[in-house]
Amino acid sequence: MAAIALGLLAVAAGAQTWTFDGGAEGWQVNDLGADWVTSFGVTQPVWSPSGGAPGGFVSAQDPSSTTFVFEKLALGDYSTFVGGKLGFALQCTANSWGGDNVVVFRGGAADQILVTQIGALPATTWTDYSLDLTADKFRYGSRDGGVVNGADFASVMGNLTAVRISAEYGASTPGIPDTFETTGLDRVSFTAIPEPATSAAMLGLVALGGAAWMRRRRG
Ligand SMILES: [Ca+2]
Repeated sequence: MAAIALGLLAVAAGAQTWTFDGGAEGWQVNDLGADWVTSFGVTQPVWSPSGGAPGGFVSAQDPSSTTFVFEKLALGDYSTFVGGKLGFALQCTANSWGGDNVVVFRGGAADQILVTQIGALPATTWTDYSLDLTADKFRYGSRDGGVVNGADFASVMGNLTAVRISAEYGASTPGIPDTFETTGLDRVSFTAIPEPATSAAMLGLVALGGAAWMRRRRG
């Protein structure tokens, strides 16, 4: 009984990971406007079977002077990852543009755009990121918007229609080669990290359930 319950707990805690070791795994490239919504065209990333972090990875060259992202659509209910982490690795041939260093979530009942900053720009070698999946780290509409409230964050995570990881790290200045930088993406993962108190409470419930089950068996 306890072993089964712990198994269920492990699944609930779980993770969703894309390694790109066998292909692009449904991720695509979107040439976007500054509102993170207007699309100037969707293309497939280049898939490389080696050279990633580790194994295979996807990459794309900047298609225009606007911004572009790696994107996964229709993820569905990701509520289990609220309070957890979003991890990924990026590499980029340029790091001259710091205006789009974000991850964008779209979804929820009100079809909202929530934006969180990734921090330092990626290097030309693989650079790891680990972002907190908490409302206070996200802003409405752009990285300069108001701080997202818990209810809206829960709504978006409850029906995540798009995850967009910016690939735009080169300055869009005509004549500067950085305009057409190439960006690589690998090892995207959503990880649920239950609070210690929550885990303890869940284990307590499991123990109570087990005790009740034993009492019924004996009765
Ligand atoms: Ca990989």
